Amino acid sequence: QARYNPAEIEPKWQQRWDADPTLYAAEGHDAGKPKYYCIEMLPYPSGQLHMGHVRNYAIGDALARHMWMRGYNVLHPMGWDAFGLPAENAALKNNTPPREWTLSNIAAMRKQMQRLGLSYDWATEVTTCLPEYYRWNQWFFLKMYEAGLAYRKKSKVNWCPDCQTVLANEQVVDGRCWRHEDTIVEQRDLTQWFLRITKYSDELLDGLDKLEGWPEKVRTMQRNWIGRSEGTLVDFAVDGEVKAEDCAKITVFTTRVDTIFGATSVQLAPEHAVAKAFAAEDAALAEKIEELLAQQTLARESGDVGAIEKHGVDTGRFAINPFNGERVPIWVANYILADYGTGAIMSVPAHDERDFEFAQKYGLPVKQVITPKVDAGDVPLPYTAEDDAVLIDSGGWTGENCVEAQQKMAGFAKANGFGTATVTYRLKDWGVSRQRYWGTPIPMVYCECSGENPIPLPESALPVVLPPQVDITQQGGSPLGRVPEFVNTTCPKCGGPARRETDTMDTFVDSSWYFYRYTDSKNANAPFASEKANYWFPIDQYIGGVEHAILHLIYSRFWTKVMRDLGLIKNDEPATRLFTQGMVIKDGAKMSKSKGNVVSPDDMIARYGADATRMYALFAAPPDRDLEWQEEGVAGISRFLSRVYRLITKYDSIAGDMPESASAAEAQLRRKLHQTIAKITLDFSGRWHFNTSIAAVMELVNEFAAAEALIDAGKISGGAVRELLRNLVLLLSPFAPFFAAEMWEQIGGEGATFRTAWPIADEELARESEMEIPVQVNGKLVSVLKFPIGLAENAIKAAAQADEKVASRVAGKNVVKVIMVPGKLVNLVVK
Ligand code: ANZ
Ligand code: ZN
Repeated sequence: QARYNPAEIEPKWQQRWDADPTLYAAEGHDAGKPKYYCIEMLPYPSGQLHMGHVRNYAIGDALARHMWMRGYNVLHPMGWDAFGLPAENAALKNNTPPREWTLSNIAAMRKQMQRLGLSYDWATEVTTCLPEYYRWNQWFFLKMYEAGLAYRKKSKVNWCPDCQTVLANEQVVDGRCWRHEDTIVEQRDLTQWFLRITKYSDELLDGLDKLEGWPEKVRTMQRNWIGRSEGTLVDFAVDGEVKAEDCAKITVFTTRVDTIFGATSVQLAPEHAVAKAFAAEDAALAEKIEELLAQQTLARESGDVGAIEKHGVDTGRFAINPFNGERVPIWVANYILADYGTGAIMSVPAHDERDFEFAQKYGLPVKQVITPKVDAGDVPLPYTAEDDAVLIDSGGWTGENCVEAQQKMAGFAKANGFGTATVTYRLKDWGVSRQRYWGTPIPMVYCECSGENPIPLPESALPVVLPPQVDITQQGGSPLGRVPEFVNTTCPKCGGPARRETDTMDTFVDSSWYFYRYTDSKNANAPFASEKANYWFPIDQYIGGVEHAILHLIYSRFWTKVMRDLGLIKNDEPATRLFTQGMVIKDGAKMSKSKGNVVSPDDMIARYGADATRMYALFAAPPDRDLEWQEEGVAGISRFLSRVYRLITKYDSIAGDMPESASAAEAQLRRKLHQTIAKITLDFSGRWHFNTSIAAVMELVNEFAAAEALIDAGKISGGAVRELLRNLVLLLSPFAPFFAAEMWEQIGGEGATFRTAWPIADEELARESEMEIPVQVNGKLVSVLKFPIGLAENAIKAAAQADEKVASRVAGKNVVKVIMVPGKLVNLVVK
């Protein structure tokens, strides 16, 4: 008998599948079937798949195959998030142009995916670094510009004077450059392009409530990211004269205006205009503010106010609290973020942790104005609770409930012209300018005829193609700016000489709408045809890592709303359901080169085959949990498949029908089969607990193996065995597609397994016919007996007493009572 040899089986089927592009092809929107759109997040083409990819794709692939078997028209595409910095770094290191490096990586990774037997419709493949794709980024950019959703403004960026370039926040370590440990990163004003995502803040927030198919943790992260906050703006007049314009008052944003009588200072972000105005008149102060600015920490960059180590400087000036006329000192502090609220706060140390910490450090007064209830006496400060708390020492507001006071005091400020209730968001407009080469050129030009105003290119000028040969070794500014053939162009407005925009787009632009392109990836006249997108969208199941919970998944929700408002699509959200799989770890840590604990998929495939590797990735943990990779486990799956292989090939031509009435052994085997079908079908209906699905198949195979002697003795019919073989192969096919194809052929199955109807569990056959009932004597377990379901109570009691073990325990004593809990237990009381 032949033995299971994946090294032979898998390449054979891979060849056949590669040769047939229709195999995994989605049907048109007129297929007359329900549609199912299943996507795994597209990878960055780094050159090698890692185990995290394998796990992600194994989940999606099992699902896509299953949905085909359930009769759906399935779209299961794959693509490449192909722009980005690593290609430029690799280019510098290996002296290969980014395009070449990227495209050859894509070819290699596509091969790996095919070797894994993943069921992608390659006709729909999307590669974001090719002009046929990124021209539509440019097209969308123009549409957004027209709609007022793309605009330019000066903004703060991290600038390394040694690198002569902008640094991402992640490249700033403790205020210094990641490449130059001794160089303090500067803040520079740079004119950058922004997309107005904040126009959709409320819709992005409210939409989360309806995304019930998304993990709660992702929705929570997005809610926090959007950070809607209701509060009050209050103007504090600056005492004395300020020369600069618009600096006569400081507007603070507070969520606790009810605490305003406890404000003991006003705190400004170092970037605040008033801080600058004071600095202009005071060189010593200017220097100290510069120092604060230089101490940019990661906590400050990420907006984590609590984590910032607090530093500040007293400006020597004062502001006037409009509620009580009190003069409070104005400070500049690093824990005030420039781009949240108004970049200025009233500091209330008695009721805010951060202000308390700051006040302790610099000896500012702490003045309590809120108490849990009247006459509560001393409470530990800072006291931050709200709800039933009450105002004290707050003039005419004393005694008010603090939540009610917030509204009333905002109204009072408004009525008196020094404030108003307001809503702020943490979410900021999306800065998309990058001083990089390997990205989408921004389709704008500048010309003397329009001065500072950018001029959008006409659609007919698209795509603006990236020049192939660009020197990226030089530091400083956008590499495209050093390519005269690229920069110099003619003005679409006046026909004179003009200069192109030389920044490129953030690569998150590419991934914001790529899944729409899959529905119509060859379209040369539009990003996609609306009727196609409207048929496939929203995505039924999107699968990927939780690390994309915020950026990618907010940007793509934003893009969807923009496309809807442009009239291109009808859906409000890109995906109905989102699944975030856990990480793959080894020896307790995430696999990474630096930890030296990387297990290569190629290695595993070479040793155990793609089927065993994939199946292990699904079996070793629930898909949403982290998975600890253990090679022994892959070997175990491989042994399991060998076992199934032996059983199937042993009985692949067994003769005989299904008899009218089955023997007990046959009924038992069929019961297990139909129970297994029911269980796996349930696992596929949303929980994706494939680890338990595979465990169930293993149990079924155990029963099969245990029944071997009975089959060989003719006690289980050939018909029942054939039913088992056929269904076993079908149940395995979403998890081990090569294996299933080979076995399917072996037992004479027709067509592809994943185009064959998914097995349907027969409830009758699956129903347990027996139940196990423990028998106790004086409350102690003595025996466990099996009874046919529905047997009369008396018969069970009698059988329990007749049981050998029970009888010997009872011998010589009197049975006083027989207690029975139907379906649960029998207890004999003896004396
Ligand atoms: C006075 C106050 C008293 C505050 C009190 C809180 C408690 P959320 O809920 O996150 O919106 N704040 C405002 N702008 C800030 C900025 N740019 N940088 C740092 N902190 C800022 O937080 C709003 C609160 O955070 C505001 O309300 C303000 O402090 C602070 F018992 O004002 B509060
Ligand atoms: Zn012009």
